[in-house]
Amino acid sequence: MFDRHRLLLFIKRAGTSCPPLDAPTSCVDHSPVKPPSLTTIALALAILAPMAPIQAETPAPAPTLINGYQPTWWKEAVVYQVYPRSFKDSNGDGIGDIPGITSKLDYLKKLGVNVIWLSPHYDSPNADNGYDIRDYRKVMAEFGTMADFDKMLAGIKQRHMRLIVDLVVNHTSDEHHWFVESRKSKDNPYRDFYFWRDGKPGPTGPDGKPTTLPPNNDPSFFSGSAWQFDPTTSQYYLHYFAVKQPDLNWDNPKVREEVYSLMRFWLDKGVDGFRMDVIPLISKNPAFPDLTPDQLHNYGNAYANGPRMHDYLQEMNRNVMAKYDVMTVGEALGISLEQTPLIVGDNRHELNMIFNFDAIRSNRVGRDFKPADLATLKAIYTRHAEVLDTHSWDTVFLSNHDNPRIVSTFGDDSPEFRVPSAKLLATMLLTLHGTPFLYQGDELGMTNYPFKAIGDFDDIEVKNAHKANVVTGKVNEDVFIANLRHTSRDNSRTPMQWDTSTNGGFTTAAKPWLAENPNYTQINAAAEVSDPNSIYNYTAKLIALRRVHQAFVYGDYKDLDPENKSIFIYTRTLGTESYLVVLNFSSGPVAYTLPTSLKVDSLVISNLDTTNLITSTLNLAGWEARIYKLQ
Ligand code: TEU
Ligand code: CA
Repeated sequence: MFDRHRLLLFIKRAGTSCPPLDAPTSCVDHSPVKPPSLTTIALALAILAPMAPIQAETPAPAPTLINGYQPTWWKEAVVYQVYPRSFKDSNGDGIGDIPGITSKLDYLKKLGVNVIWLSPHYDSPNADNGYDIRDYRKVMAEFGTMADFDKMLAGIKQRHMRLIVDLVVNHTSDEHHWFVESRKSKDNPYRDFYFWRDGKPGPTGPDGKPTTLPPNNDPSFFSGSAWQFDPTTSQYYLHYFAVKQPDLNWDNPKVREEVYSLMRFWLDKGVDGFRMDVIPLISKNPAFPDLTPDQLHNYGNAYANGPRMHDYLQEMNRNVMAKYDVMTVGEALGISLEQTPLIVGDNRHELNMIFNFDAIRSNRVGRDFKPADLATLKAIYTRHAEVLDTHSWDTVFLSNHDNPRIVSTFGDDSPEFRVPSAKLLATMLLTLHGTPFLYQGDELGMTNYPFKAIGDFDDIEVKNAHKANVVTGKVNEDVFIANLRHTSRDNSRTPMQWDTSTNGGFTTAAKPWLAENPNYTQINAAAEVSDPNSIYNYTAKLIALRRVHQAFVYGDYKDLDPENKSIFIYTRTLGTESYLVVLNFSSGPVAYTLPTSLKVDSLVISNLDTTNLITSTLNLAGWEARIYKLQ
């Protein structure tokens, strides 16, 4: 194909020594470019022109925008997150695995989701359940083999679904070959793959010997300092998460090329994209100054958005994503809503979308639980609609493997209201603006776990916090455990509840890796799938509705009553098609009078068998949800 751009560049470059065109480093050519002589240009033209007749480049037809949005598959997707360790055990070792996932693909297809996000499946010593990777091109032995992975991927494709995998490249495992080499000596070729720094002089030890202190006061997300002293070279290495999760030095171009190459490895296998773990943390301030007291309050924000973050995301896009039809979603710890368009703006060529933590952590004060309140949640969604325009796509989620169960946190998991409130939350997630992400088990209304003691937990975040706060006497054990019953990540990591058989049908082993929630006898997939009025089948109807009516994807969003403390009422409008969503977030009945401007046409769906009598006042039962079509 005659590439005019290439010719001009060729002409421009004639006589300059820049690296090949798509070389990663932006070609900064400092040598004074002697303009190519006229003879050179003429010569180049003479050589090239006769070769390829100049065809006027037929500009690609302008994509037909929908309500100003460029339609794409990942905007119309409904994503289901699988936490492989807890989904389905196929070989009786008590640990979920990939053949277990493959055996349940029809269950997911029937639900109607069309993209599966697989939490890490790579070789790992599981210090943080796979978010500590030892080999990026190898499947975790407990989860199966590469052949199992390929079979699962083929099964997903056969069912016209897609797969995105977890990209964990802010840090590796300390057992990864790169780190094993890096810690050997200061001049090891891999030394600069990580951050090594000298300690600061500390007080004289009881043995009279000088001690050292960490290079700065950076805390780890998993308690303690973010620096670990390594006696081999008497230096400290950085780990924002666990000691066994050293941070990669992205300022080292070799590190970046290694990352791009492993991404290509999985994309060339047919994977459709990545969920990128704590991706805003990849660029650090190499001076590592101490954090100020303010920054220490929310050090996630201090660690995020480093000096080269955007450069590296754009370079990654140029080198990898731009060459594939992929979906990318960044887990954007420390990124504000206002900063979001700089990462997801379609003219930025970085990521397609991100997870902001504002809504999902709206039930927290620091690490402490506080009941979620509707007004805060609504204000967050209205803010998203104001800040993110048609060039910045959004995500919608209120649960994942790092947060407690959605029905227990934002709904009401009491026997009377667990089902309606789980259905109401599904109604909200699947009708708000942005790509919805559902977490395994929420389609069954799975609840938080009745943790009683520290021994019930598996999560390193909990165990480290227990050592740092309870063992040191700073926090009372009961207070600590009580808070975790509302906040712990292990609430959503209890094994999937498939049926009423032992261990909820998750495993035939005597003991699963983490205890099954004892309420599996009432709450399980077998019961849900066979009950037409179940949360599972209601969610399937909502997903089908979203697939048919693009108003729920590209339509404008408008909160009609932002101040209302118990009713969430909003419209989604696309052209002449408009829907009204009414959600009663309280357990009490509410008589809600609709604004006279609203002309209701018909009831589309509700989570309680409501009359479809159209009245101007809606008598809503506790946790009732309705969707109306407007005239
Ligand atoms: O999570 C980052 C993150 O936001 C959480 O760790 C959160 O900070 C923590 O739970 C505080 O409550 C990602 C992964 O999703 C998580 O599972 C990993 O543990 C972490 O990164 C490190 O890879
Ligand atoms: Ca297994």
